[in-house]
Amino acid sequence: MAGANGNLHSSMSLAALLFAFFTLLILPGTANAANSGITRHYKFDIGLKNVTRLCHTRSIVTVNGQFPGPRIVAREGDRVVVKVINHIKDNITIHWYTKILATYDPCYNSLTNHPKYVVTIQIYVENRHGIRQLQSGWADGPAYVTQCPIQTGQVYVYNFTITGQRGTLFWHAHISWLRATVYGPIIILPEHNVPYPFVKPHKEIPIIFGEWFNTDPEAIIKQALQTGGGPNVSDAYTINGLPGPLYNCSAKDTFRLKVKPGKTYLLRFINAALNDELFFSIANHTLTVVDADAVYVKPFNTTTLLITPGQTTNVLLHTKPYYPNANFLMAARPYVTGQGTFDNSTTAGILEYESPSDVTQNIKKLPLFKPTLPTLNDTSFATNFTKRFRSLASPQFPANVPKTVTHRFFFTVGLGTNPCPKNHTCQGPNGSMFAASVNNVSFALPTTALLQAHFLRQSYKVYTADFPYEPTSPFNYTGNPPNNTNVSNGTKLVVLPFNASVELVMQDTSILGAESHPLHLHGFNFFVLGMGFGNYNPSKDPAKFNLLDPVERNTIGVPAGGWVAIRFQADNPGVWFMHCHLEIHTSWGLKMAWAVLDGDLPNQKLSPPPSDLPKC
Ligand SMILES: *[C@@H]1O[C@H](CO)[C@@H](O)[C@H](O)[C@H]1NC(C)=O
Ligand SMILES: *[C@@H]1O[C@H](CO)[C@@H](O)[C@H](O)[C@H]1NC(C)=O
Ligand SMILES: *[C@@H]1O[C@H](CO)[C@@H](O)[C@H](O)[C@H]1NC(C)=O
Ligand SMILES: *[C@@H]1O[C@H](CO)[C@@H](O)[C@H](O)[C@H]1NC(C)=O
Ligand SMILES: *[C@@H]1O[C@H](CO)[C@@H](O)[C@H](O)[C@H]1NC(C)=O
Ligand SMILES: *[C@@H]1O[C@H](CO)[C@@H](O)[C@H](O)[C@H]1NC(C)=O
Ligand SMILES: *[C@@H]1O[C@H](CO)[C@@H](O)[C@H](O)[C@H]1NC(C)=O
Ligand SMILES: *[C@@H]1O[C@H](CO)[C@@H](O)[C@H](O)[C@H]1NC(C)=O
Ligand SMILES: *[C@@H]1O[C@H](CO)[C@@H](O)[C@H](O)[C@H]1NC(C)=O
Ligand SMILES: *[C@@H]1O[C@H](CO)[C@@H](O)[C@H](O)[C@H]1NC(C)=O
Ligand SMILES: *[C@@H]1O[C@H](CO)[C@@H](O)[C@H](O)[C@H]1NC(C)=O
Ligand SMILES: *[C@@H]1O[C@H](CO)[C@@H](O)[C@H](O)[C@H]1NC(C)=O
Ligand SMILES: [Cu+2]
Repeated sequence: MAGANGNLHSSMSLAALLFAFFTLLILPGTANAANSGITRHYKFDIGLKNVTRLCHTRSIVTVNGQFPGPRIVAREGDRVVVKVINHIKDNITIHWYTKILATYDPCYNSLTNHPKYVVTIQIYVENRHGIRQLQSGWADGPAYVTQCPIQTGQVYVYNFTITGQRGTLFWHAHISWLRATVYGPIIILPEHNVPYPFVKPHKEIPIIFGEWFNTDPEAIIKQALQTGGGPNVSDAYTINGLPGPLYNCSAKDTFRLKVKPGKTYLLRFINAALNDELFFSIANHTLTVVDADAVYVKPFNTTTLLITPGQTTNVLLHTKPYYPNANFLMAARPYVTGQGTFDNSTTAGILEYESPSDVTQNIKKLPLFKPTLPTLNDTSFATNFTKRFRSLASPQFPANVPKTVTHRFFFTVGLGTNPCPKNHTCQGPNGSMFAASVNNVSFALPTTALLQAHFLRQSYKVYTADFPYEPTSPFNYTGNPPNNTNVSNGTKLVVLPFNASVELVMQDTSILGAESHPLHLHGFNFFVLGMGFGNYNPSKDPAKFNLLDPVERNTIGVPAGGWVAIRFQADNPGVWFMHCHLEIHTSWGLKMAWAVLDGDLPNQKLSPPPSDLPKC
């Protein structure tokens, strides 16, 4: 029952796959010369499929009938072109997690008509650096931010290059809660003949966490937004779509990782769960973290991972030197800091060693060792673990931290309330409705896409450019919360000049309970300079910032009752969403957007929208 994504993926078959792509390259029609890589074409048919987990069958939204969805495999520098066709009645959009920089090569168009020259062109292109780049955010995906949804029967081609990223990312639906079932891995291999900065793995295996709901998540979020209460929680967590043996009626739906002794495996972790950060551990095995959010990190060893929704991380698993005569449980369960109800269950898979030929064993009869996971609220572990991530900061992989800052921001992130509409009864705090905000602004999505309004200079009645740089009424953010917990709402953006050096401190609030919020920024990676508990102190804390080897990522947990400081260079023109990756908080308004203006040079401008961009 594991399906394509549950099975082991050997480097052999990966090589075969790549070979297939290169073979395709010399066929007419499929050949395209990208900047330094090749173009990889995928087709995503969005359709329904009946899937059974925990003895509950549900019609779920899938890509190509697969759950989890298909893998995208590319090399750094490649162009990825994905044709998405929507066959369902719901609207859909897909977010790709890559930095979405579209590369424009002036020679490109005239050459594509001569596919037999592609190999020559590649060499030619690889030898030229500083190729003109036009940047395009039209393929990023969040609904009503960079595009209108792909409606029933419509097609949209996402077209982007992968630049400066290598490791694992993922793609997922970016509208309402369709991400619950519409997600899959993006595997980014290094450029040709560029080795990993760690031992070459024997095999590479994606491990993608998700949440399974016995009822339709779309109905759950609809009801939650109507009543103002917390949403129903999931019924199980999953590993590669499989809940595992610790749930009723689920033993057959268990992910099994089959390994050989004395080898190194590269595990590519993705947390695609809707609402939960997860701890993960494999009994009796140590893991070496080598990459986070598709950026290499200084390797470190740990027995347990913490991974927030939106984050990805690559990890080496060194198997035992000899056949151990045992099986090992690998398990994940949540790290929870909020006060609401949550799914406190544990998903598990099994690490199995291939038995040597002289041993005839019934693998199921072997002793099964279980890992010890941190308690569900182990903030001490979470803090220690998060602080261990460091950039490689080597000549080959430098940490290009912005050293000076042109624009400084201080954003509070947290929960709040909206009053209950007249004549309704609401199920939020004290009869109100749950809300969430950034600087007390609960973001209201427009009915047309922000990027289009920005590009066409038609922001009137779509958004305003007055997002507050800091809270308008400061309070003791981590002390006793104010009596009035109501949020304001609006479609407000920060507008930045091209290439602004941004420093942003995000501060959790204790309104309705302090809680860890995994914040995800689209369009950029950022550097994590520092974090702490309590209120950020602008006169003392910056002295402790790490400007040498801070980790570079796209999603970071703002500590519960604490703060995190990040920097990024706004060198990507467009409109870029930033939001909590706990989907319920996004639904409640914990989101905002940055509009980055064009620069003066031709290669610093947002390109015009593709002709098939969906309309609202
Ligand atoms: C799912 O199962 C239901 C009930 O058996 C059936 O009516 C429906 O057509 C199935 N849907 C799909 C997509 O196979
Ligand atoms: C992808 O984008 C490039 C650069 O803009 C363009 O030349 C190419 O035709 C596009 N490919 C498809 C299939 O749309
Ligand atoms: C696994 O770990 C447990 C507890 O630390 C230990 O008792 C057991 O011997 C280990 N088993 C193997 C096969 O490493
Ligand atoms: C991690 O542990 C392995 C042995 O399991 C060891 O070889 C390696 O040096 C350790 N790496 C680090 C960064 O500590
Ligand atoms: C999970 O929550 C349920 C209900 O709140 C409780 O009965 C159960 O003991 C909890 N399980 C764990 C493992 O904490
Ligand atoms: C964590 O949970 C345990 C048991 O539920 C509780 O006793 C403890 O106070 C909690 N710790 C924190 C830091 O909230
Ligand atoms: C976190 O690190 C501190 C200081 O190194 C240590 O005292 C504490 O035991 C660690 N906590 C956990 C849960 O690892
Ligand atoms: C509230 O309900 C009452 C009785 O059902 C009705 O008379 C009144 O018009 C309603 N008020 C509003 C604002 O809808
Ligand atoms: C904020 O509240 C915390 C907790 O009550 C308290 O320890 C701290 O002193 C307060 N800070 C200020 C600046 O009032
Ligand atoms: C908040 O409410 C409490 C009692 O409900 C009251 O004593 C206190 O003065 C209020 N604080 C503010 C800042 O209004
Ligand atoms: C936003 O606030 C306005 C009034 O300021 C209110 O009419 C509207 O319902 C609010 N929208 C949301 C989504 O809360
Ligand atoms: C789909 O998107 C269009 C364009 O924004 C909107 O008018 C329509 O109401 C949406 N349909 C559904 C079912 O949400
Ligand atoms: Cu959040």
